[in-house]
This record gives sequence, structure tokens and C-alpha cells, in this order.
Amino acid sequence: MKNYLTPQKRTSLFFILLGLLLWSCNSVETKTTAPAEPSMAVKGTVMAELTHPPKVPQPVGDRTAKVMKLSMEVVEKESEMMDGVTYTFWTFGGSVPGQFIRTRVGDEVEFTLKNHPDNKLPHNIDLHAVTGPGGGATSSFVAPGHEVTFSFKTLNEGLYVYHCATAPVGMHVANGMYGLILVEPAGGLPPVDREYYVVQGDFYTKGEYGDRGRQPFDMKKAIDEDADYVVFNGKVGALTGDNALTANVGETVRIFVGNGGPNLVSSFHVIGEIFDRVNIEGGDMINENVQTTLVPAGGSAIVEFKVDVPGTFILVDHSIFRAFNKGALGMLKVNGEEDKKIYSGKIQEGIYQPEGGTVQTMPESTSAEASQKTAKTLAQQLEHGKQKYMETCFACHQAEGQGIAGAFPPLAKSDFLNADVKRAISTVLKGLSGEITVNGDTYNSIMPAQALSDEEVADIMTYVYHSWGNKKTVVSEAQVKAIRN
Ligand code: HEC
Ligand SMILES: [Cu+2]
Repeated sequence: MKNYLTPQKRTSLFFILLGLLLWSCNSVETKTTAPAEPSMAVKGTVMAELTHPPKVPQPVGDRTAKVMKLSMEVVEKESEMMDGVTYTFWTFGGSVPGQFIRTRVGDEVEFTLKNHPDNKLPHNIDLHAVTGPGGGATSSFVAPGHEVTFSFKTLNEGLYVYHCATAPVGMHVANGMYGLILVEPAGGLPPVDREYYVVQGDFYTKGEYGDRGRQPFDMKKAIDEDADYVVFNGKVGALTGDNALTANVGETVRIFVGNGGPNLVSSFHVIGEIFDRVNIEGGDMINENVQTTLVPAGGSAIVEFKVDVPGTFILVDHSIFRAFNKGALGMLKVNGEEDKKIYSGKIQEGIYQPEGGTVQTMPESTSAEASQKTAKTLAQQLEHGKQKYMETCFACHQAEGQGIAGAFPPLAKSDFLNADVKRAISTVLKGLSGEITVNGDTYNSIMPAQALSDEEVADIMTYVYHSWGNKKTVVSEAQVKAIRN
């Protein structure tokens, strides 16, 4: 039903409203020293718990709206973008993304932003959860060695990005100045078993992906949106191996996903899982049974799913070269009992092409590392080899070289590997097919030739030979070159 007003009624209503407005302005002015209305003000104060990724603070539960005091420090610091690659990040609270803020609708947040005295630049904060000019940016501009306090009321529930908005804005965001603030509804979000904090960001460096050493920011690439790195939680490998997220079979997992940008939109996907529920764009609308959800730059999503079977589930930006070639890859390791009804594992394998498939070859490596000819120590070879192994071999032979039964032979304590170094090098350079026996098990599959430089192969093989109980052979670039020719 709609309510229609006659013109006369409309005019009189206008004057009544105008009167009310004037009266209320007046009364605010005269009441500045009087105590606040008890019905309007929140009761009590809480100190905010702030967490570094991938952790999130305790849920708000059923507490009433309160004054929430929080203090965050901007820290400019050098840290790793990838093993062997360093970058000067600008951070909220020392991490990328910045500390997670968890509040509830109706809270009055008293926010103190501190700029560490060793920092070189002024910063501020624009919280998308704030209703007000610049999302707080205009009130929070702060020079190194200073602090500012401003306050805001959380009017809308949802998951919001915050970021620095100091000029040049793109550069502050590109250097890692973003994070998430969650405004829970009254009564809190429904409980789950595990909650995690994952934020994607794209990075622009003078060197290419994987070029070692200290890498400065590249403004030209940033403007061209030509990202060298696309990562979760500020670093290639922030969520892989020992840093993987974890859960047990039967648990429900909620991931607060954000995208700091500055430029790229994320097609967030977990390989081997389906999101049971997604709060689209971090708002109230819930979509169910989602494979991939879009997380805009400067936006978010809340994804929830129950883990039903054990295994390693891979978090990716499904713009898939970003995942396998620029770093946008994380892991969720699920422990527990198998359920063969939900997932059988491989039931049968046979030979489809009796003549054997052709060996696939990928284009020549264009890595800049190939041109660096300086002699390396064993430690450097091992470090570089490990990094390249995790990029190249890991998908099939696994993190500990354990392989996958029936599909990919082990490299750990492999008699095949240890028996013949030249054959092992040739396997990586030229591929391998046909039946082989490794530690008593037969494999009859195809390993594609790997597109790697001589140096990369030497370092990977040295790393493999020095890991997991193998015989500690050092492989040189010259040896690889000889076998390649
Ligand atoms: C796409 C999956 C895949 C990738 C990536 C891969 N391999 Fe393999 N690898 C295989 C398969 C399959 C075999 C067995 C081939 C056969 O049955 O003839 C194999 C065999 C081997 C063998 C000999 C058998 C053994 O266990 O000792 C070595 C050594 C080896 N791979 C090393 C590597 C290294 C080092 C890398 C990374 C540079 C790598 N592989 C990348 C699939 C892969
Ligand atoms: Cu800044």
C-alpha cells in the first residue's frame, strides 16, 4: 500500500519538518554540556583485540554495542615478498594485510592512529565501514612520530576494507596499506569451527617475478596494471607448507576474504571445495553453492564451507596464471578420516595410448637468473633450489618429495634418483616416460620436460639431493649444460 499526500498536506508537512529541524539544531547547541541521552549512548567500553593474518579476533557474541577503543601503528618496514626477495612494505600494525578489526553494529569506535617515528612518510586511514568524509581519512592524516584520534559509529554491518588514502594513494595501497574491519550484526555471526583472514594484493617491482634481492616499487608497472606478484597475505607462500591454514574433517570453515588491490579483481576459489555460503561482496546477501566468488579491489567476501574429506585444498585467484606464476596460491590442510563415498580416490588406471605419449616440451625459460653467472655457495644453491622446487616440482612430487602413490614417484630416498645423477638431470631437462621402478613400485607415466635454465636445474637438483635422506650430491650448472647439449 502506498501513501499519497495532497499538495496542501505536503506543504504543511514540509513546515513541520523544517520546524523540527531548526528546533533540534538549536537544542544540540544548547545541550553540549548536558550528559548524553541514556537511550542514545552506548554503555561501557571495550578494548579492541587486533590480530595479524591469518588470525581473526574473538567473535563479538551477544554483547551490546559499546565504545570500542583501538590503537593501530603504521610501520614502514622491509620484509620478504618471496623467499630471497625483499620489499619495503608500508603496513597497518606491521603486517600485510594490516591487523583485523572486529566490532559490532552500533559500536562507537575510538580509533587512534600512530605513525612510527622511524617512518619516512605521513599516512592516514580510510575505513569503508565509516560513514563520514574520506571514511576517516580527513581526520586521521598523521606525520611520523605523531598520533591522531577520531571516532565513528558503525552504522552498517558487513565486512569492509580499510586502506591508506594519502597521496599518491595508489602507491600507499600498492605497498601493502590495507586490511579488513568486520562489523558483526547484533547477536554476532553464526558460530563456526574455524575462522581465517586472507587478503589478496598485487605488487609491482623493478625486477620480474622471482628476481632476487631487494626490489623497489615500480610506478610505471603499477599504472599499467602489469603485476609481478599477486599474493595472499603479503608474501608468496604466506599460506603454503608449514604456514597452511588447517581444519579437521567435519568442521565448518569461514574465511574473511579481502582484496586490497590496488588494481586487480580476484576470482577467489578453493580447489576441491564448494562454498556452502558466500556473503557476496561482504554484505548481507547470501549466495549458496558457489564455486568462485568475485572479490573486487577494495572489496570483500565472506565464504563458508564444511570440510568433508581430508587433503590439501588450494586457495587460488582463478585468473590462474596469477596462482601458479605470480604467487596467488594458499593451502588449507584438512586432517581426518577418508570418506570413499564422497571421494573415492583413483579407482583404476590403464594405458590409453599403447605407443606411449609424446614428451611435452614447454617454451625456453626467459628467466633473468640464467644470465647471472656469479658463483654461489652451497647454502645459496639450496635456498634458490628450494624456492624453484616449490614453484615447479612441488605440484607433482609434493613438499617433502613424498610423491603421490600410483601417480608421481617419490624423490625422497629415491633409489632411482640416487643411482644415476646424469639420468636424473636428463629427466628434468628432457622429460621421462615409460615404465620405471622407484623403491620397488612401478610407475608408467609421463613427466613433461621442464622449462628451466641450467642454473635453475642445478640448484633444484642440488636441493633435492640434499633433502629427505638423499645422497647429498652437488650438481653444477656446467654438468647440466653438458647434458642439455
Ligand atoms: C606434471 C607432474 C610432474 C612435475 C611438475 C615434475 N615431475 Fe618428475 N616425474 C613425474 C612423473 C609422472 C614421473 C615418472 C615418469 C615415468 O613414469 O616414466 C617423474 C619422475 C621423476 C624422476 C625420476 C623418478 C624418481 O622418483 O626418482 C625425477 C628425478 C623427477 N621426476 C624429478 C623432478 C623434478 C626435480 C621436478 C621439478 C623440476 C619434476 N620432477 C617435476 C611427474 C612430474
Ligand atoms: Cu600510507
